[in-house]
Amino acid sequence: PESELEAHFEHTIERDQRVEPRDWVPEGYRKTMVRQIAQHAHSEIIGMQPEGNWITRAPSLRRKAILLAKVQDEAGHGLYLYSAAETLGTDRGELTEKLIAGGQKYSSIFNYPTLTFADVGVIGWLVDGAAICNQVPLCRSSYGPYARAMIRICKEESFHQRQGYELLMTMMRGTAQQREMVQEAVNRWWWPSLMMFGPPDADSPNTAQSMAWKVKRHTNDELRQRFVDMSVPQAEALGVVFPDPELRWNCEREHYDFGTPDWDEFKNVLKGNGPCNAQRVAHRRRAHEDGAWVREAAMAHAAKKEVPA
Ligand code: FAQ
Repeated sequence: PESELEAHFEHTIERDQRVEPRDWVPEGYRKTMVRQIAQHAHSEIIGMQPEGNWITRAPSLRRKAILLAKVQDEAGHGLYLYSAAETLGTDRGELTEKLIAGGQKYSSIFNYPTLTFADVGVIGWLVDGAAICNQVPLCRSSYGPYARAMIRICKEESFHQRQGYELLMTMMRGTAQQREMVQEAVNRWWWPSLMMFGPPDADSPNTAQSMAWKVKRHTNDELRQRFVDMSVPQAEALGVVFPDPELRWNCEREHYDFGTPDWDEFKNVLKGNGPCNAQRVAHRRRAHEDGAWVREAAMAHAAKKEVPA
């Protein structure tokens, strides 16, 4: 009976054990997990575009090889996450169709353009840095396949973050013009990076339930604060400043105070009106359509190999 299954589920959560694909889950939990995992998978796949933009124009063979490896890792993360979503009864094809029809979200951050090569470094440093900050606690998320995916993904993201920081250190040791490029890129990416953590807690409809189910382990504002605290000393070491006049150490709170992101801009990007939303989705749609023959060929091959019953 449902009440017994429900009690078992609640007990699993209470004892900090993992929910696995074989387990009964409430419909709301299943929906929440599919929503978050799909959004995360789409972010990895769409997230290949801004940096992919620089693969053919990387300044050296070494930088090109590094960038190519990073973007390939992101494809891997996406597929890994789609597989986690499949354990909940949805398939990758279905989720991709929803994404290209504009029916599912991906991270707001990937709707901003990459204007210079410094953006590659800043994405590694700040965007991957924010992703790690958000995802390390998700390694303890209650849904087993998602939590396990996060372990490997976080390891690779840490490498991505270091390559970004190393790239920026190199540029900061270069010419005045290169230093200016880094600062200019930081100015553009700082606020959108803070928005990656989601709306303020007071406007976050999903946090309370997701925390109760231990899908999320911290609120959006808690993680945003952690990210600011960790980034300020890194900016100082690098020699750049964040474009926030309100940013200062608060010795009572023992945290940095910081300004308010432009939440109207965030909402607008979520509505599809960011600088690159249309371009990102159109590119993804084109890639999906161009790949149709591969899917058909794979299906035909599988059908030929099928052993008759
Ligand atoms: N962008 O109630 P909440 C990466 C939506 S890292 C777009 O607070 P929740 C690595 C939210 O879905 C990026 N939408 O929601 C990489 C909800 O809408 P819905 C991916 C956002 O779920 C680096 C509504 O607003 N990481 O890809 C955003 O409790 C470099 C209300 O929000 C993840 O997905 C946003 N920034 O908390 C790749 C991490 N924020 O669904 C390439 C996993 C919120 O009700 C290059 N996800 N929304 O229609 C999470 O931790 C959570 O889902 C949050 C949002 C924290 C993002």
